[in-house]
Amino acid sequence: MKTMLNRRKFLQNTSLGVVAVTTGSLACKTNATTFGTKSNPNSIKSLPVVIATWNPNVRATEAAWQKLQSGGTALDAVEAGARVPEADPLDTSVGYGGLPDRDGIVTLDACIMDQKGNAGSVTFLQDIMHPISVARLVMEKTPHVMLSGEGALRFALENGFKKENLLTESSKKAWQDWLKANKYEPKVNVNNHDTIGILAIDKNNNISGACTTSGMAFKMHGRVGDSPILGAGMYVDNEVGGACATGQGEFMMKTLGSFLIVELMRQGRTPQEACEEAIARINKKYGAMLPKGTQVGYLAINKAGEHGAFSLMQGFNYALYQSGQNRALDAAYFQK
Ligand code: SD4
Repeated sequence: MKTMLNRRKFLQNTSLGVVAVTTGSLACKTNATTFGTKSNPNSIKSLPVVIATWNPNVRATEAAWQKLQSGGTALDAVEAGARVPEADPLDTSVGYGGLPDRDGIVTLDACIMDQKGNAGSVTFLQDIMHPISVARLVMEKTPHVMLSGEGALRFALENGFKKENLLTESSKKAWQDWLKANKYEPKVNVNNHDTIGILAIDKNNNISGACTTSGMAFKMHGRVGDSPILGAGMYVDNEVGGACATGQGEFMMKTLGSFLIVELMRQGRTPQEACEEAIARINKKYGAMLPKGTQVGYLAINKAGEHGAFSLMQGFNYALYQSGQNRALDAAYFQK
């Protein structure tokens, strides 16, 4: 019903659709008449809901769901979920065990956002197991949104976090093996992933989101990706829904993909349509220059609990906890 209303409202309000028709743009006309109709085959309206990038993060959606069941807020839930891969030495894209940069140093990016639009973020943070919790503290204890590098570390230590070595033996070995060829090919693909973007809506119908990563493996020292950038790696708006991203961050940063998806949903797109449009935007602008194998994946939810998932190439998957069921699902993709 709400979707219908949104759709109708969009068609009524948009002068763009009318102008496009009168100036003869068939593409816009087609779009305008189809917005709000295409859903993800696994999407249902049901709350609460938790969704996270990548199948192994069923463990994260489980932790987030438990938090919601015990009365936690959506913010508590996404933080609890994000902490799971952060502490997992086998997840080589997040926190402890994350693959290092090309100098052998693990550097971490994270952000968090709540239903009031409060947000916190850390970039280029080292030696701290749970950057998502530092990001939450930046949000709750400072007048700022983002702390970076040395300053973020100092803030974490002042607030009781402990310095820990995050480079596991196997991540160190992977880096040493990479050094042998020393081929600088920063690319996120199906073999090199697991960054978590996680969104939740709680029983009070409030949405929050989190995103945390060690970034692209063997990146340049100092490189920061999309994951801590509000609107790129993750974005929520309690009036509309939320979105999060994984993959080669440069493309989400250049298109502000998560913000774009939320705004498209505001205008009447379903979460699935919004994810597909954000991927199409990357392909349209950068398709010709995308290195082969480049992956970008988006997830979105609206306030009814419906979701969307879409990626540039095959291989993106996600975890969805809804109606008491925790599921690992595959996303549809653009490149055939
Ligand atoms: C980045 N988006 O730093 C992250 C990488 C990622 O799964 O998603 N890896 O660009």
